[in-house]
Amino acid sequence: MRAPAPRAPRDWIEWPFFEKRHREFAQQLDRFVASPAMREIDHADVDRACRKQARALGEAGLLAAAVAPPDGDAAAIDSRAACLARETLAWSDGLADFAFAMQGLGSGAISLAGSPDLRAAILPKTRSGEWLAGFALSEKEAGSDVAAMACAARRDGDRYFIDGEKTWISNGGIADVYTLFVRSGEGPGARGISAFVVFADDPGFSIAERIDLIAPHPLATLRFENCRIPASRRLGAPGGGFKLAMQTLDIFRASVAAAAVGFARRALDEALDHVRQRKMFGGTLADLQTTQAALGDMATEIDAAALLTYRAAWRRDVQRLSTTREAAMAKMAATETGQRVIDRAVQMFGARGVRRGEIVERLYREIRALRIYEGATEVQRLIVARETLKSRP
Ligand code: COS
Repeated sequence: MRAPAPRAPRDWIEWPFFEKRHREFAQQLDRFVASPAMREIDHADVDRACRKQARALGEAGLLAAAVAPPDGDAAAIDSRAACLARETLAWSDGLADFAFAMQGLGSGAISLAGSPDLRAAILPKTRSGEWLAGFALSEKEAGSDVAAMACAARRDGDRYFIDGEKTWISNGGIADVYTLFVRSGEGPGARGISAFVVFADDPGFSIAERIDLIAPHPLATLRFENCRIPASRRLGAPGGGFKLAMQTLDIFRASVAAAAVGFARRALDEALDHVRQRKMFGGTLADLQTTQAALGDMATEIDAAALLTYRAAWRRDVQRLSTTREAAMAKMAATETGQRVIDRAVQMFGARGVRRGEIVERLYREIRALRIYEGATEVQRLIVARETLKSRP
């Protein structure tokens, strides 16, 4: 099989969203993706690969861009660095991006609302990649409508007992620690949800099912049967779990957009390399105007998605303003763009584009879930519309 396309120069690092430390961090990322850690990712054994990746990312100090230190709060997470990391890792390999992203998403609510003891016990370990983290929010009947969740906790003295299931949980089956959102009954719907920390060895916790995907990563259904945890494991106030989940998602949504940009940029790099080499009608594929029109659209849409992504990250980091609307815009635009760009790249590759083992074939499978997880495109539309309506009373 042909060698992968070289990476296009990262000229967008000169955009005004970035500071000197981001340019230095980008170089650190480049060194990491060129290191042996990235050449040895075994997609046939995703559990082992993700454990190894998390460790390698931790050892390289890169998880500091995803997990806040125990004495800082989630504001210590630099969104632009997290986005640069995901864009670079996704360009290189979706599993590396996944391992990075899950440490952040799984630790975010602990940074935001964990007691000092919980933060001190967990965050250094998720930040180093020693422990893997999961974010347990979705249920079979509560994905987009997350307030409809049924998995429940009841309090008994200084303990909580949890019963029910969570599904589509990334890192499920291999995570050491999960942030869990369950119905706790303080009020109806979104007002009656609380968040907790659950460890994989808590009594009453088990993995009900492992789930396979078109682009495999560790994923499972979690089961709680009279699962007993101390009340000190609650994150934030009773009934505050829904808002905590939304705040956590707000922090990391722009980074999902960044991953989509990384996948899309890789598809464009592969496509550019291919169309210059592929002979057709006495010239190359690149000579055809239909190809040029597609390349023009791809390049423009990628830059538009990247601008929305880094605008959201910059707004959070520098302006310290809510990014509910901006992150939703970025996630929606970048994941939809990623899908279109990669589909066009597959088309340019012709039959080779759907052959197992081709990079564009892998990208085609990897991009699909991003339009669904952490808030489907339809939910992002809803969020953007609500926030826009609010902005003009
Ligand atoms: N930050 C802080 N608070 C927020 C918030 C945010 N981003 N979004 C909503 N809230 C608050 C609201 O202000 C409201 O508070 P009050 O009760 O004090 O008024 C409360 O949370 C409930 O909000 P809302 O009425 O908007 O809840 P809905 O049930 O209508 O939910 C959507 C709205 C669809 C936006 C929400 O369910 C959602 O984001 N769903 C997708 C979830 C998701 O990403 N799932 C994937 C799982 S992770 S792979």
